[in-house]
Amino acid sequence: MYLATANAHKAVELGRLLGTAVAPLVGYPAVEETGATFLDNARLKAAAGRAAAPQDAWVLADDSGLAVHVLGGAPGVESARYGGPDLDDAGRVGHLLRELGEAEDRRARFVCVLVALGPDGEELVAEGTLDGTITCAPRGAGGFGYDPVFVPAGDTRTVAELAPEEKDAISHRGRAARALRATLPAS
Ligand code: ITT
Repeated sequence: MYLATANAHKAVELGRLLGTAVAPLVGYPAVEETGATFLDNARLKAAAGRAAAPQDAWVLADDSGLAVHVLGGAPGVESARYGGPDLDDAGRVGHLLRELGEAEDRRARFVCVLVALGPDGEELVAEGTLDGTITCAPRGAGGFGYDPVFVPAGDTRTVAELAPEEKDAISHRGRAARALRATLPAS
């Protein structure tokens, strides 16, 4: 299965979650993410990957992000562009913390939608979520994106303070990947 993503962190996590069955799609052209939902955008990426992958292979795409309750679900599908196109992960985290300010309600949810397209046009969709809260300052060096400011419900550590296998066990991507694996045809 080929992975249509320009995000190396996602490739590492999905490689861990789905095993050697997953290979980066060299030359994958990043598409404009114009969809209104995670599913729309995952489909756009999967279709672009489909066009670039060998005909007989499955193609997988991931659209994911963070929905913050008190921000009305923002940044949501805009998570990768939150605060402007020139920010990096740390810059987006800083923007999020400024937007939240001293807000008491810091509930948030990570969402991951995976779309797999088969050689004959079959489509498989899987979704996973992780509920938690946003901290007041970043902590930890693992993971990527918003992990340093996200504490999963029931834990005190941020996702960036978890070991990779601990993140995989509870993460939105881990849950989506396990659901997808259960529906993929045996290869
Ligand atoms: P591709 O579209 O090429 O796959 P991308 O990074 O643009 O890569 P998205 O459009 O799906 O991916 O944006 C996802 C955003 O949500 C991005 O800012 C990530 O850092 C963040 N994100 C996704 N999964 C995350 C995770 O497991 N932990 C922390 N942040 C995450």
